[in-house]
Amino acid sequence: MKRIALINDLSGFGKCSLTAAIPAISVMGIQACPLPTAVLSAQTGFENYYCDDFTDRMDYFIDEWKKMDVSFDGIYSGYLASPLQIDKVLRFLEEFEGENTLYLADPVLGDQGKKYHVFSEELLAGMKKLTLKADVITPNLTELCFLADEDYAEVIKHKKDCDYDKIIQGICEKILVRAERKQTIIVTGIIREEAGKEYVGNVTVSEKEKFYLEAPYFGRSFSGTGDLFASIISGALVKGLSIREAIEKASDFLEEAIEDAVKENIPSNHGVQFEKYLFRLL
Ligand code: PXL
Repeated sequence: MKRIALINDLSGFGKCSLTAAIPAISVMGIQACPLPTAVLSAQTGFENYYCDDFTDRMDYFIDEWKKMDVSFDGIYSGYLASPLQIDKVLRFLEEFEGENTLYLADPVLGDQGKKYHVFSEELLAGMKKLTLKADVITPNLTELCFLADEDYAEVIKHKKDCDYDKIIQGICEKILVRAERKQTIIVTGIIREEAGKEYVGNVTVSEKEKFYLEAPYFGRSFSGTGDLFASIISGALVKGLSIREAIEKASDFLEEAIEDAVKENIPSNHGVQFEKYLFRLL
């Protein structure tokens, strides 16, 4: 059985990070091995939350897993609770990355032009370092702008332009040339407007291919959708699907779950109704 290490937080509410990644990856027939970066009562978008930062416990996991002599087909890093965790992830990669291990780095830093509570310049510098080492990175548009030192507000001014995807591709190319390996960048949550209608799409850029895929936008964003997207991408790629197939699988799954959450009037912080659609990932 394939196996993916999940370096991410466990949040009681928000349907994000590990509570999104574990079910999605498991239903795809892959063993999910969580290394928690923090345990929270709820994701940080809620007004109040308790956070137990796991920085000083991450080495124990690495040491114990090393003793067990386990290996991973994939490593997926997401939310990090402090900049000190960058070195823990780097150590994890050193210890567990094999020749065929797929490393997906999701540089969790913000969304819709806003920084998450955990954001700091130090964390941004660390995420830049991690993303250089990844086979695949899945920033949303806000995070892409942070990584590339671009002004998000300026970029989204072009959302009605017919070459909007090309503008975002250009930003991707700026960071692709810095990567230490052949990398694929998948930018999520790009809202485009045409003839008064909104669409949500992904720009994908690698040395080999560049393309833009989109779906209707239901006017709202939800907690955890980026985490579900990244989880499905890592699972699909570990199973041998192409990048395009992986993106289509993730987007189709999310479209239904988001549509359902909009219909049911779910508050954005609570995340989408993905559980009902997990069977689609079988
Ligand atoms: O979905 C990204 C994410 C993951 N983990 C925690 C978060 C967020 C976004 O706010 O707060 C704890």
